[in-house]
Amino acid sequence: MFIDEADVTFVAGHGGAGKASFYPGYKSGPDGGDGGNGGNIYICATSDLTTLNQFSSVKIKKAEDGYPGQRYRKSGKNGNNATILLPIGCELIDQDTNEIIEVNNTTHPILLCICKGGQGGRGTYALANPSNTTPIHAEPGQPGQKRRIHIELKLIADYGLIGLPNVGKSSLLNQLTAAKVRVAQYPFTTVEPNLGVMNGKIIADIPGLLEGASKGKGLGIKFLKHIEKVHILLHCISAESDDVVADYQIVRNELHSFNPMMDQKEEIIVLTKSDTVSDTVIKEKSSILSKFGEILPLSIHDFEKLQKLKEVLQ
Ligand SMILES: Nc1nc2c(ncn2[C@@H]2O[C@H](COP(=O)(O)OP(=O)(O)OP(=O)(O)O)[C@@H](O)[C@H]2O)c(=O)[nH]1
Ligand SMILES: [Mg+2]
Repeated sequence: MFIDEADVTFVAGHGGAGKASFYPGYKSGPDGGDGGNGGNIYICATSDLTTLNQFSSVKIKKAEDGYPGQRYRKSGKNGNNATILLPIGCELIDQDTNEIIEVNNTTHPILLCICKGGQGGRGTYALANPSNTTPIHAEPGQPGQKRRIHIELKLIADYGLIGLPNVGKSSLLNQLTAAKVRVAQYPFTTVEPNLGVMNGKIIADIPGLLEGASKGKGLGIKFLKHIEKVHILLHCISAESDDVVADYQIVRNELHSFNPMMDQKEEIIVLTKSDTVSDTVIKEKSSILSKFGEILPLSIHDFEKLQKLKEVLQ
């Protein structure tokens, strides 16, 4: 299961109540301690997590409440903070204010406070003053901040394998990396993005795109957002296709409709399954496509060509 969206309510800890009490016996006067502060909620970026599966059943994340104040001026303990680890590439959208927080720290994990714990209430000792030396009531603790957050994960990868279904994207991922992704001779074998690592570079295999993907056709819009944060596109076009230009344009149009900024993204065009047609046909198709950029003809059965691609991707 690949969860890339979640609605979570974050609730910081409630402040502990102040204590209403008085010294017993001969030593008169208030002695009620203050309540502890509620715990904060922090988020921390990590490169270890690649999905939001932790939120598959958890819809609320809470920090600990502050403890109540006690007699003899003893303050209550502060509630423990909660730290939520989120994969780099997450975007948090506050449902009420629309504030957007990007989790994009790639080097040093930092703690970012997203919900502040409630202040503990003052006890009768702290509340006493010259005009009221014996306060009867202590303060209640304040509620912790509560935020309804929509979390969206956009995969971050150095290279993204994109293209129509069945053009050999997953086969290429398996060849370039240690990934063992299912490959089959029919469209939509891949239904969730897969990641692989080649010499420290992350390669993402994105499920096949169809005409109308940006409007939800096929697996559609669900995965287009993952392409947004891919640095370089490896646009795969099958050499078996009768119309490689149309294939190219269908995918480019969908990327453009989804987000025109995608037009700026660097792209390498890979003419896949080059073993299925003659060298002449490869030359022809490469030359027709060359108006769109550099073309790399390739077959998973051709070690030399795979090696060439690996060199290009260093
Ligand atoms: N002859 C030949 N067949 C290939 C090559 N690359 C992939 N194939 C075959 O093409 C079919 C589709 O390959 P996949 O890697 O599953 O294609 P995909 O683009 O990931 O497909 P979807 O996940 O459905 O979008 C499989 O039967 C592969 O064995 C190649 O270089 N040469
Ligand atoms: Mg696939």
